[in-house]
Amino acid sequence: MPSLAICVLFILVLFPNYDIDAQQTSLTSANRSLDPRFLNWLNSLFFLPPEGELRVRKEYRMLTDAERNNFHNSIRLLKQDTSVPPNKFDALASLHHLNTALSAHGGPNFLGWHRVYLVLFENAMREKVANVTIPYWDNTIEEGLQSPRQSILFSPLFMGTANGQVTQGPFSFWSTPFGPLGRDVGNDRRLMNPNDISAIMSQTIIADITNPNAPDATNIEELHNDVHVYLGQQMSRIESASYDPLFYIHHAFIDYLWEDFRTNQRMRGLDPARDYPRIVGEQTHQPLASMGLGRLLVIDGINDIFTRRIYRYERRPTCIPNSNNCGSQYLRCDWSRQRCVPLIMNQNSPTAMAQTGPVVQRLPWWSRQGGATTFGNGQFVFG
Ligand SMILES: [Cu+2]
Repeated sequence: MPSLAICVLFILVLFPNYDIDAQQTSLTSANRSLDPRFLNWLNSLFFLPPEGELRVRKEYRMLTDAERNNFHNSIRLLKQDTSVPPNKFDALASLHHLNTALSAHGGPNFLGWHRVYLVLFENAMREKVANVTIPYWDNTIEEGLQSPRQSILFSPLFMGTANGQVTQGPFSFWSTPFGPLGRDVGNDRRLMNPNDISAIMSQTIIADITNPNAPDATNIEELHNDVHVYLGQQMSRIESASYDPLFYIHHAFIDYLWEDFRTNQRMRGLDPARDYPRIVGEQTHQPLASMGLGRLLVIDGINDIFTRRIYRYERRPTCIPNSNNCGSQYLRCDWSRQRCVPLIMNQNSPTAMAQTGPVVQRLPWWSRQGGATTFGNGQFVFG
């Protein structure tokens, strides 16, 4: 059904003040009490951009410094904008558990739901800084380090503090409904490795890579869960994860992998816009169930329109012959394994980086503080 999402999106454009509440499945009573200012604003985020160039989503380290600062600023401006209570960033973050925790996770709608969610978030970012796009975080790059928490990713230039309260970087001293923003990188589960990616890409249909059918080795939701838990604190639980900006770049990579998978499907003569499993597990993942985002249905999530009309992905960084930096001043090529790895932080100065030489194990420069105590009693967990 190639035009369903188009129709839905245009209905939303034509009738922007429709009552989103009436369309939501009432999974929680909190859903019915969404603030009207939030509903109005949320409705305005459902639109198809005019035909033209697609937004380009790049690997986080492949952004220019100006692009990266724009990305950070757009998020900070959403957090500062209290015209929607408590602020626009937190209001959008709340959608990840209020309305949709059950339809967004634990089944094949996992991929489509998060795809739509990212587009809404990206539309919100662009209200603040024109033409910004969400970068994706290829976490296999950090996986190539012995100690991923030392990566430049957790320096003040990028996402900030890896362990303890985030006190460095663009999101330092952020508060969330789940306590101060914090991380606990590297104490549980794992990041994804190149074999995980190959295993996913070797599969044929969406049922091979999603719950309830996929085995762990090719289950993209399970592999993504491991990354959430690996990052710790807010990121480790469904209800709090979207309050950490890391959430959006992590999910953009999952979406990148799914888009690669869809491209493979087309090359094999399959139509990804018709690939939705018959056996879906929970009823909330049925194709004609509400997605819980505007008037979209679960089946709209597999429509091609998102990557035909809205965005595309730039390829992941790879080792470049006759170069050592993988195309980014923040990455280098480990030629012995043919893998791009991030620069690591200098122990004595968080902003300085170890520029050359092999990746050396060093003691982290941050002090451990805080803990996971805020996260003991949540309802939803990343299995
Ligand atoms: Cu999620």
